[in-house]
Amino acid sequence: MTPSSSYLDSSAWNELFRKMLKIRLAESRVAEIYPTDKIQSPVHLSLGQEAIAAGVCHALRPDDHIYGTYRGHGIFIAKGGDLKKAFAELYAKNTGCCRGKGGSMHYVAPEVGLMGCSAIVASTIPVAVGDAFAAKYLGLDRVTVAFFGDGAVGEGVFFESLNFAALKQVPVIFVLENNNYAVHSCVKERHKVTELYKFGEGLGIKGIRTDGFDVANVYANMREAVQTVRGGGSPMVLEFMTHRWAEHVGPGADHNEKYRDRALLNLAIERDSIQMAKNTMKRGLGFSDDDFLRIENELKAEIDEAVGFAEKSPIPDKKELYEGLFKERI
Ligand SMILES: Cc1ncc(C[n+]2csc(CCOP(=O)(O)OP(=O)(O)O)c2C)c(N)n1
Ligand SMILES: [Mg+2]
Repeated sequence: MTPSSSYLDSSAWNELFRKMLKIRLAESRVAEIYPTDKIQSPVHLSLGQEAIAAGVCHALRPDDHIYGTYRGHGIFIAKGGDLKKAFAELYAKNTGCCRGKGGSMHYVAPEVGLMGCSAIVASTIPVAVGDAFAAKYLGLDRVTVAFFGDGAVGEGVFFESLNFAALKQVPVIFVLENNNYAVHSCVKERHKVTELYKFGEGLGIKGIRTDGFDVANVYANMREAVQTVRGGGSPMVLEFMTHRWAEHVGPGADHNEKYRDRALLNLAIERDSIQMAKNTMKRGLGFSDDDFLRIENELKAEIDEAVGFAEKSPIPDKKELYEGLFKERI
């Protein structure tokens, strides 16, 4: 059963919409800049998947922790990370969120609860479970979220993490962004059972599969999960169905490369989260085209400022090379 989203008022819609549009516009800017080679790392864009980051993070408190993958721009923005630090990190500048050492795939913003992202598929899932275990052990009532893709479900460590989370009943929510592809291979070529949300069932972990395009639906399901998990409930798996608009890595399109059909992109665009939010906000809440234009202009100005900051920031000094490492082991 889909929980009701009717309690979303005008200000909540405004915030969800801004989050999604900020991700869309920031990543579109990344795509524009990328061919200039100013960006020093590969970029995995989450264009088309914005509603998941926005809806999930909107249901969290600032002190709740999240972990992500190399496709982490969206969750960085949605959890409230500083856009200047995000762009500076792409430019490998020392003002970046990893002081220029991590690039696009390793965003962090511990000040707002984004504790880590990693390029190794599934690797942040056990870390998120350990983090949730620590919260329980310390008597804190925060919730931890592990974001990951359908590809991560094929990794052994996903099952180990489910087992440990179930055994210790830790306050973790597994947020599975199912865009149906791990690079070029689709779920049904990788799994006997394609209902990925069921993989924790044997351990007593409740899972649901639901629409990942409708931000109100994402938020409503996440809100309910947070209420269940916070303060001692059983862990949960939320599988959100979505579609990646861009190629796996890079700013280009790839629906002409045979592994997936252009018709799928057309269907996804018909269910564009941002357009659907606009329709709802216009119909039910009195937002006008002028309101949307004003929001867009404000966000674009913020992005301009962040890009300017990244361009002007210095590259890390050579002496910083060994800082932040386990020096005693080098
Ligand atoms: C342990 C590991 N195996 C393989 C890779 C190569 N790899 C990078 S991304 C990726 C696909 C992951 O797909 P998914 O989890 O569905 O996330 P999406 O890219 O769709 O967001 C793979 C196999 C890797 N980075 N790490
Ligand atoms: Mg995937």
